Amino acid sequence: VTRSDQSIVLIGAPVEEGAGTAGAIMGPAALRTARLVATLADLGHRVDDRGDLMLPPSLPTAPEGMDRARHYQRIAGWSRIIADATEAAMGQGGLPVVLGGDHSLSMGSVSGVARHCAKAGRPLFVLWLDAHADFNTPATSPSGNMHGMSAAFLCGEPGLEDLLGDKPAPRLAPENLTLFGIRSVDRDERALLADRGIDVIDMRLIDEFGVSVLMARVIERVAAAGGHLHVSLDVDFLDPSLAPGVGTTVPGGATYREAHLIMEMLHDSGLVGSLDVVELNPFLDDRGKSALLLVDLVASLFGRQVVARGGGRR
Ligand code: HAR
Ligand code: MN
Ligand code: MN
Ligand code: MN
Repeated sequence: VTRSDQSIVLIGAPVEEGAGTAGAIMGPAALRTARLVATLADLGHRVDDRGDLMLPPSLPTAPEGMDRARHYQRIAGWSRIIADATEAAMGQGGLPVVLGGDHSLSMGSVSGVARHCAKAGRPLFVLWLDAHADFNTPATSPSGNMHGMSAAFLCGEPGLEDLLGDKPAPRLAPENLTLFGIRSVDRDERALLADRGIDVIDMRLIDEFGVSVLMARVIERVAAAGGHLHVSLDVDFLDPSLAPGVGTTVPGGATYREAHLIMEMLHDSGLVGSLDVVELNPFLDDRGKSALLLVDLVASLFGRQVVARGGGRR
């Protein structure tokens, strides 16, 4: 339950090889500079900052034909250590918060969470807050950038079967994935999403129905299944006027209040058991603006309230 006494485990994952633009390597440092640790501790949580993971010097070898997945070997190396780190944190009763780093890191983080959930017999749900669907495979990707492939990989789409080596993860049931905030999808990616029946909440739906109704639907499904909810927050989910510190801005993103309301509803649900904060590129940011907003959003997710409410709304 996301209350004021969580054991939060911060895991820095300075991976940037999955993105087309360099700079996400500085993301974990910027989030710490924006006072992430003190902010969570002030809310009453135990915070264990484990520092940044390091890519080991010897990398996995790439299988034949991996030329359509750029920096495959490095992403495979990262995925394996990130998966082990989130699985270990959860095994210790912690709530892993992975600080990115580009969105390819979720191939590792969610895989580790999926392994833990499989052992615990708990269904895994993923809420992917993003401008992009990240549902390309090496065969459909126009760029070869692996941060655009992570959601597809997690659902078991073909092309990256050996990524995790001899410790593969159970696949995420495609019906347990919700993409939220979407406004940029590639042609072949769109066809794949439709074929797999992925739940895509695009910006048009958000305009029409509002985040409150749409989020309540997601939360109800997870609650009804007694599930574990992993939230993967991509900075470009937010409108670029609010969060310019990202390599792949797309106009028309979530507003300040839409984003906070989502975090507040997620907190109240008590269902969130793991989190990624990805794609922050401090090199492109405007005086720390994006990093500071992300820390405020994470604070809302972990219980910051404007007015203390009684038991009624938790
Ligand atoms: N869809 C495009 C591609 O595959 C862009 C993906 C960009 N992804 C991120 N993360 N920035 O969402 O290349
Ligand atoms: Mn557990
Ligand atoms: Mn993304
Ligand atoms: Mn994105």
